[in-house]
Amino acid sequence: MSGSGLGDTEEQVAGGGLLHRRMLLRGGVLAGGLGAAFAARAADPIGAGSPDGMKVPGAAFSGYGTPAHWREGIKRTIGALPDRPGTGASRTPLERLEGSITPAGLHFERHHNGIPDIDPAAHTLIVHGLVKQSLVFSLDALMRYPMQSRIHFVECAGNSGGMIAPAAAQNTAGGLHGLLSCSEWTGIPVSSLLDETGIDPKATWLLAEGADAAGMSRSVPLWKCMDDAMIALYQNGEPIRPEQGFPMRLLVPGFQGNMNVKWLRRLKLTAGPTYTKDETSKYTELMRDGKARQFQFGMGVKSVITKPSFGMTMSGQGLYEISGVAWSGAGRVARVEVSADGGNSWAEAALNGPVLPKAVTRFRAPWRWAGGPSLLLSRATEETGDVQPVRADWLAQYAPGQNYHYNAINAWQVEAGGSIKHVYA
Ligand SMILES: Nc1nc2c(c(=O)[nH]1)N[C@H]1C(S)=C(S)[C@@H](COP(=O)(O)O)O[C@H]1N2
Ligand SMILES: [Mo]
Repeated sequence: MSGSGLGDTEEQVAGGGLLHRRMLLRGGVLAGGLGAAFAARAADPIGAGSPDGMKVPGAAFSGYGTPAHWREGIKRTIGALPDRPGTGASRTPLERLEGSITPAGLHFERHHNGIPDIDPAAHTLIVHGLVKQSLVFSLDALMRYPMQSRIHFVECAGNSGGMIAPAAAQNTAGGLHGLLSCSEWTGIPVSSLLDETGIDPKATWLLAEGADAAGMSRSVPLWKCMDDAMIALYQNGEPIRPEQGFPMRLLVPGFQGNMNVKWLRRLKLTAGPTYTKDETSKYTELMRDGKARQFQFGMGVKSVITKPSFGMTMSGQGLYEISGVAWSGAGRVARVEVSADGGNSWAEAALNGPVLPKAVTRFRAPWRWAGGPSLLLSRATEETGDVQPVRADWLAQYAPGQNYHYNAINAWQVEAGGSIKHVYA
């Protein structure tokens, strides 16, 4: 307890030093707890003894800001084919970020054949097939429609796919689980455009096709388009980035990443799924009993602790905040529990609101690290009751080698010296 001055305001609620989340709300009790004692000079008014930045005028304005140069290392990690630099993925460095929104420049990228450079003035969106009248929308025309802004995550079906390897890879939270990002998207509900084209009663699905060199195409059920799918034109307030589908992408909240077709050029209403190459060669899950599960769209409830996590070192025993991200394709995260003793006991984490459906929710739990080995886990539950499974149960569902839709509980082993290893629990 020495030095923190927290005394008996700490209420331990689970093994390994997990404290009641109430403590986070009483921020005041921490004042002076972790800061160093200050020398009188640090509080002096401007003068010779002031910090350098107070003695000369600061730098000029910039047209577009950049992150602090002191933190230039916060980058996506890129994994691409050696001979095709645009094919592969880059991952969000989850362990370097806070809150729940991913900065646009750090949104993960997954391209099947690179990023096309599309002239927005020449690009069109065609809506055709089983409609009453086919329509072609220019970007200018779309810009005049009433828009909606909503916060949603995008997660690749292959996110965390490396977790099926027999040995736990020593990698960061982002390196393992960073095919996940969350943004505020602004655009036009797909239903608005379908209102205009009219829908032939025989239509039950839509084919969505991208204008990239992969011609990425997926079948989307019509109900989803009438429910909450949108044509996204903006991302975190700015025009959607080329990496995310400029000038427009389909956004199907909570569905696996690949269905969020980027560089969207057409929607064709159909009487059934189109069975495109992208949905027959991939994104069909082989189950343990030899059957295949096709069109498993929703991303399961999931969480990962980002702080502390692999790559960080604990700076001595005492008080820490365990923090991480949780999300579910089915709706809102209802609760996140955290364990510091490998799952023997659990403490309820605080959810940093607003808790939004199909969006990332930040969770936090206060923790007093006693300096010994500690196995940290997080377990999320979503509002319809689904709970993040343990790894063995997740693996048992699928045929060996199937690694889409991995959403099992993740674990970090804090070692006695303060280093952190990735382990399976
Ligand atoms: N046209 C097109 N759309 C696409 C892809 C693509 O390669 N081409 N990749 C898909 C996949 S597999 C995923 S996971 C998401 C990734 O979206 P992001 O790159 O904006 O993170 O886009 C999807 N939409
Ligand atoms: Mo993906």
